[in-house]
Amino acid sequence: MKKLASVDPEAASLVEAELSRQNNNLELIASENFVCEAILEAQGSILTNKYAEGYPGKRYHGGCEHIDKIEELAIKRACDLFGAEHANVQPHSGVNANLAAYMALISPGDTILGMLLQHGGHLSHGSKASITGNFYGGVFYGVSPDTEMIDYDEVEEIAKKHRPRLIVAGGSAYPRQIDFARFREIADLVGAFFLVDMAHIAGLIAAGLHSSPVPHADVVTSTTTKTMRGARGGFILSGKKLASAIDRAIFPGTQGGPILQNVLAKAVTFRMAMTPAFRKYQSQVKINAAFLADRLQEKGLRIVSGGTDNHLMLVDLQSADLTGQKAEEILDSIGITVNKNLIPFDTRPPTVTSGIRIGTAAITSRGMKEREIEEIATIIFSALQEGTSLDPAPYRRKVNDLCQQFPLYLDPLEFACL
Ligand code: DSN
Repeated sequence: MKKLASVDPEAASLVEAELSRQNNNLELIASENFVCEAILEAQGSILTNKYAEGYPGKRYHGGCEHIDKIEELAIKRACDLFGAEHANVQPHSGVNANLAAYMALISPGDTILGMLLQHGGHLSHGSKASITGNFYGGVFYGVSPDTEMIDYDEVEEIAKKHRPRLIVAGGSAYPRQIDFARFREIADLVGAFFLVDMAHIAGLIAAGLHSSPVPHADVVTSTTTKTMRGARGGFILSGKKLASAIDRAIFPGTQGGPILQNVLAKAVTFRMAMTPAFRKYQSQVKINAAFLADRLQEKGLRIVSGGTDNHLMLVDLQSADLTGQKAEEILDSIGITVNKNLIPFDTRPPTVTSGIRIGTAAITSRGMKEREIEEIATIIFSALQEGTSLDPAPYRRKVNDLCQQFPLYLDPLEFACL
């Protein structure tokens, strides 16, 4: 940051402040993670200087001989890692990946069947608040009120009623395994395409800790952030038959030139995800999530669906007489970062909510295991119990102690590069 500090001290001091926040807070937002220095170097590299509209061997700009090799490397590694025939590594984000996939598969006005946002889905799965719900007609399935898990028979009924052209599985706040084979059966029954947005669980899938959607879905979209612990950006997997439609839908369909430093960082992300260290990390992410859900439940907080099969959980705060908004503020005041989140059948608006979403990917990257999770569960529970009358100082000290035991971006920086 030396150069930035001399050119723009104001900007540099804001980055320093954010670094300090990341170092001194416990990051429990389920979609966040910490990347290693190799990814930071790739994303901060001179590749930012290059334009390369098009694809390897078919560019609209000259001088792409090295860029082509970088993009080919990222494509090959994505295909090898997930066992896919084709990969597009240019999407700027998960939403861009979804939008392009829809453009490749269906036409404006067609119906998409996705998971309700309030039950764990994502805005880009046909919500009216997103372009996807305006270009396409969104209809939705949710979770069962009894189990708070997807009721596949109900999904089938809804699919038969609405005859969607596309069924989408995956989401941002669903803590359970998803049965991709059953979704495929339903899609076939109504003649729909089947798309899986695996952004949240891609790391677990890469490590073999969640079943893979690749054998079942026509198209799989994802990000390389979240559990993948890598580059900012998205990617799309498909069979060979859809390859050119997907590629055209990204460029020139919905994007211009790829962000090449991100493409490079995606290649590095995929390589790191092939290592035994990455599988060990993913396994600990899952252990930590299950352990945290159990501890919070033992103490008396209700966990939606009774637990988790992946990296995240939803805490229902109704019995604690707190809103998600208030809980987020209380935890923020002691250095624990979570996000308020709707829970299934929530009666509060999305800006208030009755729940919080907690994920373990980022604290596991710091090296935290069950011993630390036990302490974190106690801190969260006690702080929420004290509620608005809480004195943050003693809690803040405990959080600082934990953070100092597991520093970020200090030598030796080995936590995520192994
Ligand atoms: N939907 C955002 C989240 O899960 O936090 C990003 O995908």
